[in-house]
Amino acid sequence: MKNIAPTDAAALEAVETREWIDSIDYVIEQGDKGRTVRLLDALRARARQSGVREAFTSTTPYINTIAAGDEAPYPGDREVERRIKSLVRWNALATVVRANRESDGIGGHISTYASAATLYEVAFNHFFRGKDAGADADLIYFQGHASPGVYARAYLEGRITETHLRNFRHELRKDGGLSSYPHPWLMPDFWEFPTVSMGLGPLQAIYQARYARYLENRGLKPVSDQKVWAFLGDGETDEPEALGSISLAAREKLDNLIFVINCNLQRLDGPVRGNGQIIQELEAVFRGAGWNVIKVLWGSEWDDLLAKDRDGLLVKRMHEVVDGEYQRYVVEDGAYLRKHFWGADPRLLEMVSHLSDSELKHLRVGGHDPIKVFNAYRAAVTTKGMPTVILARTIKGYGLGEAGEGKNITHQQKKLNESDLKTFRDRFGVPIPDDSIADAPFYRPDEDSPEVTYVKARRKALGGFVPKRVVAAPAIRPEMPGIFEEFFEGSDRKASTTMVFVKMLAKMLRDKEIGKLVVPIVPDEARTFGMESLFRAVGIYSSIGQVYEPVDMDTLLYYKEAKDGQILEEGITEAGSISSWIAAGTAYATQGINTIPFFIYYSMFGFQRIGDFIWSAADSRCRGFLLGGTSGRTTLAGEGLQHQDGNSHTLALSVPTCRSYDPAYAYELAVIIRDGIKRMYGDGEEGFYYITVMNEQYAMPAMPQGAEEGIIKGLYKFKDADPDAPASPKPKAKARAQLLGSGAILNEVVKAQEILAKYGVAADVWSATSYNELYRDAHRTERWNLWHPTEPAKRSWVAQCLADTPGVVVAASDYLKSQPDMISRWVGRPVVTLGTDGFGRSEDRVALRDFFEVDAKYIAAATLSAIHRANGIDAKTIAQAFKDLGINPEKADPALS
Ligand SMILES: Cc1ncc(C[n+]2csc(CCOP(=O)(O)OP(=O)(O)O)c2C)c(N)n1
Ligand SMILES: [Mg+2]
Repeated sequence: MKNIAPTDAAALEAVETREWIDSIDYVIEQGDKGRTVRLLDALRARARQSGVREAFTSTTPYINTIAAGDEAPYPGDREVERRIKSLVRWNALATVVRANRESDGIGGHISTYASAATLYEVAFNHFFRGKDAGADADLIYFQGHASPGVYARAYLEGRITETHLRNFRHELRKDGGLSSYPHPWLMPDFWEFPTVSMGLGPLQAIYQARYARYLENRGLKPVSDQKVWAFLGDGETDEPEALGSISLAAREKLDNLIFVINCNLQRLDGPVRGNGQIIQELEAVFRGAGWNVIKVLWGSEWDDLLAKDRDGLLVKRMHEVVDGEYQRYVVEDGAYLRKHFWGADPRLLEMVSHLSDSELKHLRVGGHDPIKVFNAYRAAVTTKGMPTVILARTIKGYGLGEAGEGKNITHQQKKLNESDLKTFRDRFGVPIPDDSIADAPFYRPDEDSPEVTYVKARRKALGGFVPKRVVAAPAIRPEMPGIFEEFFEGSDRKASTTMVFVKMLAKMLRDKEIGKLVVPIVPDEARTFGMESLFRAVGIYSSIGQVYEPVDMDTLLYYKEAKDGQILEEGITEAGSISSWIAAGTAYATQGINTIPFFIYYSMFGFQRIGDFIWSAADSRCRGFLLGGTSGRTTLAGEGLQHQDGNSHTLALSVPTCRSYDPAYAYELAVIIRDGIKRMYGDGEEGFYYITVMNEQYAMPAMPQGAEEGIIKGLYKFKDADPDAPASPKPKAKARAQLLGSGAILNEVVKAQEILAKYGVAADVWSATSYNELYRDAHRTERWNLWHPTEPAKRSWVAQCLADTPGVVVAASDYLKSQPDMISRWVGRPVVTLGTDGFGRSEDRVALRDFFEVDAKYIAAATLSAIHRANGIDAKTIAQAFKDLGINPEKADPALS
């Protein structure tokens, strides 16, 4: 007998399922979505009570988040917008193709923008608000590799010329060119945010949105409807920075933030998740973090099919296909799709039996459908209480056809032949005749054409062209009376430069003129730097104030959070903190507010951990101060190899707009910070400062007469050899030396001066506040001399200071020996350098300085050794000195031990 039971069970289940669906359909048709959700919740609760365990799911089905029935009609002229988009597509492609024909290997990308065109065009025509919108102007992080499309649109708008497009990636040409990617340093009137080091843009966008709220809550900016848009690639989300702070955005309820992820399922080498689904993965991550997730997967052509999918077969099929296969569908024809996608179930095949292969092939994905994209943006800009991420499915190299659409090579495709160009032209209906197509000519319709008229009108209505960078805040020329003077006088009370800085910061915060503009930023390290007094004084920023009573409420310096709090206490995230610092330090342009950020952190976790952010800060023309705390390889005792910093000044040198200083005394710090504020906020210098501060406490001397210029330039005489006769032209001593010291090591140099006097050596002491500035000045001067050979040669600052001095030159610092080495060429004789090359280790300060050979005795011994080689003292004296000082010539080299 035949067993028909299983079939019966399946049939029964199908009937049962249909009944349930009919029931829920009925509820949905009544139009109360809340009722539907409550009903489902009740069913789920009921099942759970009865022991049914659902599998955890953080994703929704593989369909559009916004149902077709909920869509608003498109507000624009679809036809003219399509033509505009086609022209932008063409000119973007032509820009790259022409550049690479002319200069092989010059680069550029076609396929990124080809996939993102609709995502941008809908925003350009209907959402992005320009600078004329004032406080409502949007801040937009464009995906760096899509820049040819952004240029092509600016061309259509008449903002850039054909010459510019022709000079894409030829920035040095006479008539001006276009930078490869968004670089405010190179195109300061155009780009606002550098994004092409992938991952940095999204993270900075989050903190930018948060900083906008900070400005509003502190009354520095009117409450506005400004949005921060970040466009990124799906491959880019593998960068830890890209997703690393998304929970902050949800926690802070940043409904002024919109991520648009261009999910073309491909990155440079191949699929982002060939064996999985990047969109579902991202949905889970963002939903889990508390974001509003809007998936835009399918174009309008799918609406009818999905409406017919009463049994959920199509949704199931959509859900089970992996990205590698979806990518395959892009390159295959309609027959392949019918067989491999629809052919999975006869009922699916039946669903599309009325469609030809060609129609099947042209069912668009969501990110290429303006209606779907418009509705996603519309939902995003009106969402309250949470940030939104739009996951838009697109096709990499859309329109390139055989030349690269959906292919793994598409990211690198830069050269198209005549037939490729024709295919693209035909696909988008670009009016370029056959006889000129091979040249890939740019095409811009007449000024009064419907296309140009339309884009201009739309941008006018939306507050002007984007992207656009303007410096909206005028200089402030602050006087800052009474802040810095006390530090010039010196004090016998021992203090560290960190304590001095905190005191200065507290005074700046109280200043009538700049107080409210100062933004202290700290990554969970305020107590390390003795900043806790500021908690109470100015409060820690919290968008919701303080909804609990802090545990230390009854103490003077309690942990005070406030909605108008001034300190950005970022928690343990140097990447987040630097992003806040960049938002604050560029606010003079982006928000038109001259905020002055001070970001203080463990110096080892600065340049070497977040160096790329600092580079992007420089590109962004950022202003402000970075304070490398607890710095100095031997000054920070105990903490060992991963904390003790001897490197950061060397790394800082590589950033062109960063001035770095290693001050020793309170007055040096005061001179540098005062000068910095005046330069940046008074004179409009678009650069920033890196200052190392240390935690060794010592008395702070008074500022020597006339030291200011040298402090700023990097070197000044701190103490003459003979304190009783500072200007004596004829030293009594038989041997002479110039000793250079910086930071806390300057004190060791002063002690060495005393030791040397006992051996008959008269040594002058110099404070080297910045080898990096000396090096730059020397090269600037040398370059001028090189290119002006017939004019009297100029002298660098370091030569002016040292070249005419007598004796050997010995320099000691808590950083790499390469720091003083950098100036040796201009001193007129070799410089003996002592520094802290090598790995730090856990020890006390005395032992560390002995180990690295940077304490007073080593400085004295090195000086004597150099004098001996210069025949200044005899062998007996040097042998005795080594013995007296306890120098072991056979000691292991600290550089690698
Ligand atoms: C930090 C960093 N690493 C690597 C690159 C080189 N790179 C440029 S584009 C690209 C692939 C981008 O893929 P995706 O983010 O998916 O963007 P799509 O072009 O597909 O839109 C890579 C690896 C880079 N620009 N930045
Ligand atoms: Mg991609």
